[in-house]
Amino acid sequence: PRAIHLSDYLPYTHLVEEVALVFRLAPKATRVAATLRLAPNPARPGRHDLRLDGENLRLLSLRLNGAALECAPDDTGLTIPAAHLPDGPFTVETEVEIDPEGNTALEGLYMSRGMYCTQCEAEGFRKITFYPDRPDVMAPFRVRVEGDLPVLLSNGNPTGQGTGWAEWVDPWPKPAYLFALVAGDLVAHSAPFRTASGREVALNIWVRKGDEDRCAYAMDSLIRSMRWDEEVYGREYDLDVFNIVAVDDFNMGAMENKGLNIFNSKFVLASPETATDDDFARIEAIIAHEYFHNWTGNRITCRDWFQLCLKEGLTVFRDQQFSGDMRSHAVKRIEDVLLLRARQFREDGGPLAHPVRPDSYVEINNFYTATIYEKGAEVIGMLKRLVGDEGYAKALDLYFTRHDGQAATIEDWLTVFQDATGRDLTQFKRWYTEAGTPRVKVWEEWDGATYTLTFEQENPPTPGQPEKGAKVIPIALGLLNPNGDEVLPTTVLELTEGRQSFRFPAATRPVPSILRGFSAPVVLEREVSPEERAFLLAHDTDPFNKWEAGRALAKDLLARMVTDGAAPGPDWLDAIARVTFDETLDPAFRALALRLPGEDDMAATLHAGGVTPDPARIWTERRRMAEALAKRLGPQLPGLIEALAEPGPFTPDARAAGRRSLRIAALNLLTRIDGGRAAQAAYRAANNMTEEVGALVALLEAGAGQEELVAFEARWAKDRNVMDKWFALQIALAHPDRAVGVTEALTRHPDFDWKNPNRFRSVIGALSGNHAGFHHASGAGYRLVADWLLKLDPLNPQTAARMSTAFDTWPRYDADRQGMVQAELARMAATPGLSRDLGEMVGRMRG
Ligand code: B3K
Ligand code: ZN
Repeated sequence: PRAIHLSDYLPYTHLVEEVALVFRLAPKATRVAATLRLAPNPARPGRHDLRLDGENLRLLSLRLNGAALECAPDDTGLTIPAAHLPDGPFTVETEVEIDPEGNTALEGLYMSRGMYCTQCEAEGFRKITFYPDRPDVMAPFRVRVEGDLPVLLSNGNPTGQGTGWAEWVDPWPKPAYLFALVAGDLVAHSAPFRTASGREVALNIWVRKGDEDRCAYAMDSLIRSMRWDEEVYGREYDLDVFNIVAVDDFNMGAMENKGLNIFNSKFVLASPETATDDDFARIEAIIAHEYFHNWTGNRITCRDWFQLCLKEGLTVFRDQQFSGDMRSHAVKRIEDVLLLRARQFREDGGPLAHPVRPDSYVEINNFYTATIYEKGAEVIGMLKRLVGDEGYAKALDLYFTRHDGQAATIEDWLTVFQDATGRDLTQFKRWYTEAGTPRVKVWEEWDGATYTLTFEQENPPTPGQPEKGAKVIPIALGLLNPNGDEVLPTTVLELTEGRQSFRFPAATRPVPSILRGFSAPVVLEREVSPEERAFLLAHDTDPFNKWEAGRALAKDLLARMVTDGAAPGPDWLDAIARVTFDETLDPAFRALALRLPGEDDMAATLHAGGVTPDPARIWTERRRMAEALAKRLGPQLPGLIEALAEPGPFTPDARAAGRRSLRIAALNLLTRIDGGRAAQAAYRAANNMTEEVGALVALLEAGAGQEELVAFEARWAKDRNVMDKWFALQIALAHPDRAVGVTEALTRHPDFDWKNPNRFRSVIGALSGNHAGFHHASGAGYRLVADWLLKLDPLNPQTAARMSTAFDTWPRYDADRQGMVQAELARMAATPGLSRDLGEMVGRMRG
C-alpha cells in the first residue's frame, strides 16, 4: 500500500454545494441514495475528472444531471471523466446498497446489538456512499432516514418526522467525516439548555431502555462544558438540538459528529454502583472533549489528515483546562503528565515515533496517537506560556473569527499567533514537525554572588529524522532558599539554543525548582541528591514539582534496588510518610504521592540510563518497595483509613473522590501486611464501585481476592461495562508467571465476546498492560497477543492495529526478548491478507 504525503496536497477539483441523502435501512441491505450538487473548484483551474471515494458499495444507479450514466466503480471509488462533465455546476445522483450487519470493522454504517450507528472519521463515509471523503470538502447536508425503528437520528436540526421516517438538516457546512446516523429502540435522558445569547437547545442522551438512570452525570458534564466554553472561550452552541448516543460496540472513546456525538457506552453510563471515580472523571473529560470539538474541529476543521493535531491537540488542551477548572489544576496536571510519559514518551522513544504533524502515513487511523493528542496539547500549553494568557486569548479570538467555516492548517494556526502577538514562531514550529522527546541537561554554579544555571538540549534521532535543530523550550523556574522560602517566584526561561546559561543574583546558594508545572514535554537530566529531592518534596510551592520530587526519589531508589539490590531507606520512607499524613495537603495529591512508579516507566528509565531492564526483577523490586512502605506506614494506616471514611451518600465530586483515592491507596498498602483482612471487609462493606474495585485491586495485588472475584462476577454478570473491569483486573494484576494462563482461561469464558472492542481490550489489552506478564521470559505473552491480533485483524483492523503498539518497546529489552518480539512481528507481517492498518504498524515496528 502506498504512503500518502503532506507535500502532495492539492485542493479538491470540485466544490460540493449541497448533499441530500436518503437512507432506507435494512440490516443486510441498506439503500443509500445521494444527490450531490457540485461545481468546478476555482482553486483547481482547468477541466478535471470527478473522482468520488467509495469502498464496499454496490452501485445500483448513477445519474449525471438527471441522465443515467454507465460508469463502473473500481475498488476505491468512482471516476466520471471530465469529458462527461458540463462547464458549470452539475448534479450527481447515486444509489448504493451496503451491508451494515456484515460490517465488523465498525467503520461506516454498522450495527451494534440491533441498533444502527456510524463512525466516519477518518475515512468511513466512503463506506456509506460515493463521495469526496476528505476533510477540506465541506457541505451542508440534508438527510432522510427511513426505517422500522422508533428513533431515527442524524446531524443538525430535525425538520420532520413520522412513523418510520425522520428528516434532518444540518445548515453548517461540514466534512463527511462528521456525518452521523443512528437508528434504534432508544430512550432519551433530556434537559434544556439556554445559550448565553438566548438560544434554547434540547439536550438528549440516547441509551437503551434500562440505562436511562445512568445518564445524569454525563448530562451534568455536558451542561457544565457548554457553559464553560461560553465563559472561557466565548463559544456558543449553534443548533437547536444536541444529541449524544451511547453505543456498546465502538472502536474508540467517542466521536464529535456535528450535533450527534456518538459515544462508547462506557464513557456515558455511570452510577455510583457501577462507575469508579476514575470513570466519572473520564466521562466528564470526554463529554467535554467531544462538545468542545463543535468549535475546534467542526466549525473549524482540518484541511487534510496531516493537520489532525490542529483539532485534537487543541481540543485535548481545552478539555484539560476544563477538568482543571472543575476539579484541581495541580492534581489534573500530575495525572496528565503521568499519562503523557506513559504513552507519549514511550511512543516518542521507539519505532513508532512521529511528529505532532506527520508528513506521511499509510493508514490515517494509525495516527490517532498520544503524540497527536497529548503532545499536541502540550505544544499548545507551551505556546500559551510563551505568549502569556492575554496573548493566547487574543490569538484564539482571531483564530475563531478568521477561520470559522474553514478547513485550516498548522501554518494557519501559527500565523494567527504571530499576527495576534507579534511573536515569531519559526523556530517554535519544530515542535510540530520534528518527533522525539528532547533531553535537557542542567548544571548549576554558585560563586557567592551569582547563581548560574546552564542548560543543554539534545534532540534524539527518530525514524526518518536523524538530525534536528534546537527547540524553543519554556522552562518554568523557581528558586528556594535553604530554609524553604521562595526567593524567585516562577519565572519562564526560554531555552532556544543548544546550550544556554541564565544568571541570578544570589547571596546564598539557592535550591532550584526546574520545569515547574512540567512546562515542556522534555526529559530533565540532572544529578540531584536524595536530600535535595526530599527538600523539594517538603517545600516546593509548585505542586507539580513537589510531586515530581517524590516521584524522582522513588524512581532513583527503585532503579538502585533493581540494579544493585539496594533497600528502601529512611530518606524515601520518611519523606513519603510526611506527605501521606500531612493534613494541609489535598488528599488526592497525597494519593498521587503514594503511587509507585509504574513498571513500564521504570523499564524505560533504566533503558535510557544504559541498563537493560529485566521485567521480572522490576516487578519483584517494586513489590518489595511497596512492602517496605507498608511496613513504615503500617501502624498509622488503619487510622488514616478510618479518618477518610465518607459518611452519607456517594458523590462523584473531586473532593470526595480525592479522599477515596487516598483511602484506597492506604488500604492497598495495609493489605500487604494484614493478610488481606481490611480489604476483605472493605470489599463487603463497599456501596460504590470505586471502593469495590479498590478493595479488589488491593487483594489481587496481594495474590488474594479469588472469593471476591467470584462474588463480583455473580453480582455483575449482566452488566457489560462492569464485567469489562472484572476481566481486565484479574489479568492486569496477575502474577507475571500466571498472567498468560489467566488470560488464556478468560478467552474461553462464555462472556469473552472478542468481537466487542471493549471486551477485547479488557482481556488482550490487559495482558499487554501487565508488564512482567507480557514480557515474560517464555515469550508466551508475546505469542498470545500476536495470535489474538491476527484473529481480530480480518474483522476489525483498526482495533487490531491500535493494540499492536504493545510491541513497540522491544528495543529496550535483552536479545532474547528482542528476538521473540521480532519473530512475532515477522509472523504477523507474513500473514496473507494482513490489513493495511496492522501491516503499516508491524512494518514500522520492525524498522
Ligand atoms: N475524533 C475522534 C476520533 C476518531 C478516531 C478515528 N479512528 C474522537 C475524538 O478525538 O474526539
Ligand atoms: Zn478529539
